[in-house]
Order: sequence, then C-alpha cells, then structure tokens
Amino acid sequence: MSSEIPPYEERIKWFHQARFGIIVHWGLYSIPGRGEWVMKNERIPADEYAQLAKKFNPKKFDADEWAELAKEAGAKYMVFTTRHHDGFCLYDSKVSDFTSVKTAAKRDFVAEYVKAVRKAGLKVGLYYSLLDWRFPGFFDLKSKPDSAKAMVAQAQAQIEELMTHYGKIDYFWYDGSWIPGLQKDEIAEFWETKGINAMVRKLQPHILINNRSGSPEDIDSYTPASKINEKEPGRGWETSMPIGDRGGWGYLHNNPNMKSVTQLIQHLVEAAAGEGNCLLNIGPKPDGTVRKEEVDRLRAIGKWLSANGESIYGSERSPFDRKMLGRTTAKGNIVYAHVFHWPKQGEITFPSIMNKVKSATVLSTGQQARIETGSSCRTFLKDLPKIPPDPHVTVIKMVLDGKPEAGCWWPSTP
Ligand code: FHN
Repeated sequence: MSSEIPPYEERIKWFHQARFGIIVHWGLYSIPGRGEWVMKNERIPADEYAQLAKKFNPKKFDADEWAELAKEAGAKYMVFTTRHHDGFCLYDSKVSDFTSVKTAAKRDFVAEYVKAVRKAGLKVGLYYSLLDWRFPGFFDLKSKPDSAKAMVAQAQAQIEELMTHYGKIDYFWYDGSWIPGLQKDEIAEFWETKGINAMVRKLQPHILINNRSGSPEDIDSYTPASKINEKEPGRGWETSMPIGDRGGWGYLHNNPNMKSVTQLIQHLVEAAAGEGNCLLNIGPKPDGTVRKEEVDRLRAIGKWLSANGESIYGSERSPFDRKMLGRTTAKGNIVYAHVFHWPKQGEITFPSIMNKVKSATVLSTGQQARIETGSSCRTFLKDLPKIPPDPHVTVIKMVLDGKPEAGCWWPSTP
C-alpha cells in the first residue's frame, strides 16, 4: 500500500477538526498497578519482569468497549500503546518473543483495537516507544554499542510491522526517543529517524507523525498540560495528560488525585483556544476493563461536548482578550466564549470586540442575552441567568457582523 503523500494541509485537516483524542496505556505494567515505569523505578531485572507475561491473560479485554467509551466521550481519535519502554509488544511481532501473542494471552490486542476503533468511526493512532529497557545499550551506549544498535534495529523492524500489517493507520505516536548521554540534536541520527519516517510515509502516505522521534514531523505532542504553549498557526499540536496523577499513565491501583470533570473540560477548551488538541489518557486495569473514575469522567465530557461541541470541533483561535472570564474560540463570524467563572450578576463584559455583536446565546440552553455597548469598545451581555447554565463551562455563542476583529486597546495601544 503506497502512493503519493498528500500535502500537509490536507493530512492535518481531520486532526484540526478532531480537537479531542483518547490515549490508552495498557500492558504488563498494569498488573502491579504502580504505573508504567514500575520496571525501571523499582529496578526490576528484565527476566524477573518478563514473568508478568505468564500472568497477562485479560479475559475481560474488549476493544469495542474501549472504542465505544472514547466515542461516548466525544473523542474523534484514539492512540494505543503497542509497546512501551518495557519492551512487551501488545501485537504479533516477528522480531520479538516478548509479545502478547507468544505468551499467556495468545492475542493480538493491537489487531483487536484497530478493528474496534475503525468500527466506531474514530481515527486510528498507534503509540510506539523507541527505547526498550531490556537492552543494556540503552543505559550504556558507549560501552555497549552493539546492544544499542540491536535496539535501533528492533525499532525499525517493529515500526515496519505496525505500518504494514494493521491496515490504514492515521496517526503514529512516537515516544521514548531519549538516550542517556546523547544531546537532543543527536537523537534523530541515533534512531535513523529520517529513514524510518520515510518508510512510514511510503507505507502510510496520509499518516500524521508526532515529533517525539527527534524530528519535527507533523504534530507537536510535547506540550504538557501544565504549560499549554500554542504553536504557530496551522501547525498541529496536542497537550496530553492522564486523568489521574502524572507518572500514572498506566494503571495506578491507588490513584486518588483524579482531575475533576471541570478541570478536564477546561484543559480541552484551553487547547482548542490555541488551535490545539487535547489527548486524554486512560489506564485500564490488568483485566482490560476501564476503572469507574475514568469511565464517569469520559462520559461527563461527552455529555458536555454533545451540547457544546460546535465550539470545540474544528474551532480556530479568536482574537479576543483572554483575560475575560474564560477562553474563546472562533469559526468564521462566530465567536464562542467559554466562561469558566460565571458572574453572579448574570452580566458579562467583553472588552476589545470591534464588531457589532448581532446575537449572543447560551449554547447549551438557547437562552438569549440582551446586548449593549459602552465606552472603550466594551460589549455587555445582559439578562443572563445568575446561576451558571452549565456546571462545568458555559459557552456563549456570539454572531458578529463579520470576521472577528479586536482593537481599541485600553488604556494604551498594543
Ligand atoms: O515515559 C513516557 C511515559 O511513560 C508516558 O508514556 C508519556 C505519555 O506521553 N510519555 C513518556 C513521558 O513523556
């Protein structure tokens, strides 16, 4: 399967429309329930860790359940860990015996996942960790160059397998490219990234590739939730985060610090306001089921998106002041104000809108605001409810008399 590579602007379209995806961290590390770094954090020898594969036989795994949950959450794409840093493949790799097909489970979970995600009408993403802690050369490149080379060869072969045997892949999510002792600008050369990505694009011409292989490629997925720094217009980017604590992308048995639905929706809005995506992580239990705390939050986000999704999906930046009560997005002559802190008076002031606001409506209820204007280009929305119409984030849809234009800076010129 190979053909001409479509231009970036064409390939990136679905990603900008999607705005929201789900990433799934699941594998042997889910069994101990102490996060996906348990092997390295607890210095578990590779042969001792490999014993987990004898216990990894998740009878309750149902990829359709995962895909349907992501769809119910309002996500438009999914990404699944085909192999994390521990080296265990959740698919049928011919270049490794450490796989879910050749051990207790005897299942190709990636094949089941891809089929289910496509059936749910979502875009298919595969996560792949370049580094593999089982190779001593990862930890000591200088004195174990052959082991490091073998790790690179494994990555090249496995990426080719993933790009060949699982049909159309929409998004390739690299991770784990760092090498102790190498500088950032040496990473791409070490992994021979240029050659690998040329092979990926030849096999999957429409694919999007993130920037975690040491090469910029199509999507900047290095934006941590803690500091959403937007990219230049047009460049696809995403912020990713676990629902619970950092360091717990994989299942953490005790994970009390789950983000609230409001926080998660605000993260999604913050990303959309910068024309970026939010990739939210779930870490299913060892048996393949998703914990209730994550299911409930995803369903609540989906409920919010079913009423307010038009302000997120395919949205663009708006030029208006961000210091208002939340964030704004735009589509043509429409501006969506996502109000995080609803004013008790039921009146909202928008500074610096140079346009005439023709109407202002609470998206989820249809309630109309009365519109007034005042000095220094202020627009007042009045007669709104005093109680926030939405418990998480209320969206007000404003129809302007043309392309949104900000100005009339106060008190000085920009
Ligand atoms: O080390 C990994 C980590 O386990 C997890 O997979 C995250 C997901 O973005 N990526 C790396 C840390 O940045």
